[in-house]
Amino acid sequence: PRVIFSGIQPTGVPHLGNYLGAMQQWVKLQNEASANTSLIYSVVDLHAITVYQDPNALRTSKREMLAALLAVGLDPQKCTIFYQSDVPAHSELMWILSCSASMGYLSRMTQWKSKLDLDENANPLDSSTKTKLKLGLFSYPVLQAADILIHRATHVPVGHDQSQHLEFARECAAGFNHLAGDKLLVQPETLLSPAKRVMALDKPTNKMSKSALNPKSRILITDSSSTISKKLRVALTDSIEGVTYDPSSRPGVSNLIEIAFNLDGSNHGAASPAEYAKDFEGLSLKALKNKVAEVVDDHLMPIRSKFEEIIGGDGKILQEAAQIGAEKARKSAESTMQLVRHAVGF
Ligand code: AQP
Repeated sequence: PRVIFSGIQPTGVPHLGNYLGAMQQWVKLQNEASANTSLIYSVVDLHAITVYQDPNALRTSKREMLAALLAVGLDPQKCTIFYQSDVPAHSELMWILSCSASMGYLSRMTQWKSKLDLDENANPLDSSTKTKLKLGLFSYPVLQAADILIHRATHVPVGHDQSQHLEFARECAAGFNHLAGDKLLVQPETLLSPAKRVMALDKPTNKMSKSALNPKSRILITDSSSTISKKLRVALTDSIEGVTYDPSSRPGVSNLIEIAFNLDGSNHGAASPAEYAKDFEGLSLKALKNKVAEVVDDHLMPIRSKFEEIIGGDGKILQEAAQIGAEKARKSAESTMQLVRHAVGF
C-alpha cells in the first residue's frame, strides 16, 4: 500500500508558497489516488507552538487552516484530515524516538537557526544560543519524524525546505529498526513538489513565509483581487527591459514567472518556466505583473469564495471534518504504536 502523509502549521492563512509547495500537490495526489493509496494530512498545531502563539489566535488559525484545506479541494471522505493535537500518540512516539535521536544531527539542522536568525554555524550549546533556543524548537524534527512514521507513510510531499527533515525521519526509522531488530517502521520517500521554492515578493532571495514581517512579501490564498494586484505591483523586480527567465540574475522576475507557470503553464502547453516565459518576452515588467495578477486571481477566486463560505458558516462543516479525521488518524496511529510499545518493552 501507498501511504501519503504531510502536514502544515496553523500559523496563519496559507500563502502561495504553501499552496504551490504543498496544498496543490496534496489535492492532485487525492484526485489521482488509486484504491490502495491512503492520504493523511495534518494541521500540525504541536509544531506551531515551537514559537509562542497567542492561544486565541492559534485557535482561529487552526480553524482557518482546516477551512483552507477544504477550500482548496481536499475531501474528508477521501483523505484523513486532522489536528495533530487530537492524536496524543504522535507525542508519545516522539518521546520514544527522542531516546535514540542524535543531538549532533539535530544541531546541524538549519530551521531552528533560521527561526532564531542565527548563522549556519550556530551551535546549540553556545552560551548566547542556549538561552534563546527552546528545547521544542530544537527537537521538533523528531516530532515531525513521529508524525510521518506513526502512520507508516511511504511518501511525503513537501517543499524543498523540508528535505533535510525527511532525511532525518528516515534516519530515525533506521535507528529505531536497528534497536528493535525488525523492519517495524517504514522509511518514507520524499515527494518534492514541482514548485520547490516560492520566493518572497519583497525579497526574492528569501522563501515566501507566513511569519515574515512584511505582509506584502506574500499573497494569501484569501487575498482579494485588488490586494493581489497591489502586492504584485510593488513586488521587487529589476530595471532590465523585457521578460526573461533567469533565476540567478533576475530572481524577482523569475519568481513571478514561476508562480504563473505553476498555476497556468499547462494551459499554455509550456513544459518549463523558461518555455512559459517566451510567451511574455515582449511585455514590460508592469504588463507582466498585471498578467501574473490575473492568473493568480483567476486561480484563487473559487478557493477564496469556498473559504469564506466555510468560515462564515455555523462551524458544523469544520467540526465534523475534524472529528472524522481525528478518529481515522487515532486508529492509524494506534496500530503502529501497539507494535512500537511492545518493541521497546512496554
Ligand atoms: N515558500 C515556499 N515555497 C514552497 N513551499 C513552501 N512551503 C512553505 N513555504 C514554501 C511548504 O508548505 C508546507 C507547509 O509549511 P509549514 O506551514 O509547515 O511551515 P513553513 O515551511 O515554515 O512555512 P512558512 O509559511 O514559512 O511558515 P512559518 O513562517 O510559520 O514558518 C511545507 O511542505 C513547506 O515545504
